[in-house]
Amino acid sequence: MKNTSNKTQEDLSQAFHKHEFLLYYQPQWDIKEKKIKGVEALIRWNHPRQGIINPAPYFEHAQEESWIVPLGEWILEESCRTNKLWQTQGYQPIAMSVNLFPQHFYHPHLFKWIEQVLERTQLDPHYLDLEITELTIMDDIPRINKILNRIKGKGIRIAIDDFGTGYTSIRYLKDFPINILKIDQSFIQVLPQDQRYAEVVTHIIGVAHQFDIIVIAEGIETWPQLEFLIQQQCDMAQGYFISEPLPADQVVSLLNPQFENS
Ligand code: G
Ligand code: MN
Repeated sequence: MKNTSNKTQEDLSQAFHKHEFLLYYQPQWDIKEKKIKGVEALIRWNHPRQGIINPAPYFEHAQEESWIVPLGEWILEESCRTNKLWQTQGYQPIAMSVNLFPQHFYHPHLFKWIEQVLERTQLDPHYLDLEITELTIMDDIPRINKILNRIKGKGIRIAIDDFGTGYTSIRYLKDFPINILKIDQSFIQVLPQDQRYAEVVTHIIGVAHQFDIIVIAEGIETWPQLEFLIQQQCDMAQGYFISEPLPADQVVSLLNPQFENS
């Protein structure tokens, strides 16, 4: 077992150095405005034999690997650059949502590095969302809270990812500078049949709104799921029913060109 895992880590490290990783972008649909207002950057591996695969499950065993932080840095820089490119090409500006690795929070200059990426790519911070998990927050509440406050102060939005799978505490909503809550797909995929989950999701949306937090439902695969979420006043929808994650050039075909009045 150990060997397999080591080999996989070695494969991943090589893949990173051989530039075999790329980003796909999954649209996030604004339910009220009925248009795409954001995308989530998702890592993919263009594997020499298997084609495009999702390497994310392997990263769970990569906590201590030396390439994981550089990979995370590449993801942020590449996604910000792509978002800025779409804007300069004249498409309607949208938010780019990027998953931070827990390891980033051990980075001594996390905030400064984020600032530098924004400077290099010239992306307005209002078009960047950073996704973190409940587990990352719980690691060191006061320290993480301080970092998140600095990030939010810059105009970047903070999203809690996979909400419902960790500690799922109302306390995050009260004590942390959170803008967005993403309800985990495992809650969404049993809707609307599962009465208990339907009530939990309704409750989460209601509580989040009390704190002025935007709610994104993840993993929507059917119309009845989306219909239920519309009825419950969920703000944003993400999942295969809206769109699968797409390569950058396919995302733009979903965005409206923005014509300036001149
Ligand atoms: O942890 P996070 O929520 O960021 O992971 C999102 C993952 O879920 C991505 O790898 C993406 O490919 C996958 N995904 C996105 N939409 C759907 C969906 O509608 N159904 C399922 N089963 N998976 C999805
Ligand atoms: Mn995510």
